Amino acid sequence: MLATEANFDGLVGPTHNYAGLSFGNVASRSNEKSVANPKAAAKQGLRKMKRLADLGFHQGVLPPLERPSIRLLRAVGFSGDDASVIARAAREAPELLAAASSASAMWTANAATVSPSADTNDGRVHFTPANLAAKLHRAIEHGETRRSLAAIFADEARFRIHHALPGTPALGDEGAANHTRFAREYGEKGVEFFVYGRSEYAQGPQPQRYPARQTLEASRAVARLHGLSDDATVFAQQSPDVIDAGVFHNDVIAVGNRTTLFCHERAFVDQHEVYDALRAKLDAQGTPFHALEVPENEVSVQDAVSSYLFNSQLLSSADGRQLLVVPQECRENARVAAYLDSLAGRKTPIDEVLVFDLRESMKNGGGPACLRLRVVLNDAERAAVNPRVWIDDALFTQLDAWIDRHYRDRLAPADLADPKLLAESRAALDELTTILGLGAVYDFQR
Ligand code: SUG
Repeated sequence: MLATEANFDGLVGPTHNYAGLSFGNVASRSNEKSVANPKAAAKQGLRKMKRLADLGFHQGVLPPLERPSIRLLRAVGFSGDDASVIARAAREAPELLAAASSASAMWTANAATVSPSADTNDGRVHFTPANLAAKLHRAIEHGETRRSLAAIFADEARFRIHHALPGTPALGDEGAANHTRFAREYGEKGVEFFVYGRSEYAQGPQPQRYPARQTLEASRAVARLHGLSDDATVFAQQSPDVIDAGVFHNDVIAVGNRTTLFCHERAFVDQHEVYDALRAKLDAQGTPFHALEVPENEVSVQDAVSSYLFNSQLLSSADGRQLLVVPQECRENARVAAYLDSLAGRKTPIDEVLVFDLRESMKNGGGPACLRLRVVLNDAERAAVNPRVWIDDALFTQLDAWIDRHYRDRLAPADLADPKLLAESRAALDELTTILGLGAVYDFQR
């Protein structure tokens, strides 16, 4: 059965703002308290989805979560009607209101880790929503994310949606942002590559300045839940130095697709042993492996962090070409632009580069790869997905008009205290569940 990779991008929510919530994520901290444009953010993301759908890729959309999260604010002791909860939180704990209001679920690379049916022992596609335990504003996502995934991948004979791992430092899990799969063809058994920042119980180097969000123990737990065999997994540690330079997820320094790993030379601890391990396991399956490594003297780690060169999507088109989808910040950094230009004259697995304006998301540290969750699906599985979430001309037009109707074009930190934002956001999401045929997935609809 023919399998292809589908990408499910997160639709940016109406509360998109810059609250500086992510210590260790350089862009989030440096844009703290600047004024956001939720309407532009949502449209930038939607245009990426549309263009990739137009190019023939399977492109789906995942809904935003309900924000502000009144559930979180009540859980930390604010009471009264919803407007009073927001007013009291704004007065007494604005940082908690900011956490409750983040539109961070748009970065669906952190929604879950996904293993295709060709890799799992029960032949189902497995999803483990990420507990995102490292940051409060993200740790509140997984329950709602699981509900959305269950509304879209509802067929339990084909899809298995696990619960998130316990949300504790030993099991910090950030989802697909630290996971890559290699395979000759999408539908064949592959090798799943799990990258962690630290181990809770084993000895090993640790970053000194910024937190490592993903643990080895979490990665191993996800592989076990998904029923992946030892010959089909490789676990590798991210360099602690690059975490300290702002690489808070592996997808800020590496991206893989099929037989290609595109990464910086300083991405991993014992980098050449990592390549050898991948090559050996892929070789046993008859699959070639190509590491396209970018040296520090062409693109520094700092350039990689500011341009998000590696937070790109590496996509195989139907005619067998490989496309690299990069943010426009890559064209604005002279060294990164020169590197990309040089690809045309070299023999590499990258055939074409596509550039997108994702400025609003980038200012929070979210590039093209953060915005998408990859799900490899065979024909039967694709047919079992809720059909309303696939982007085509009609859905694009509907969502674009929906954004125009509901989104503000300016959201400053002080606006999070505005109780009207809750009403606007709920009205938008209520209508969205009808557009996407999701049923009552939000708390306020139940
Ligand atoms: O978790 N930023 C997100 C960005 C996630 C990017 N995802 C991947 N690399 N896959 C984070 O740090 C910032 C929100 C704020 O500061 O308002 C934020 O949550």
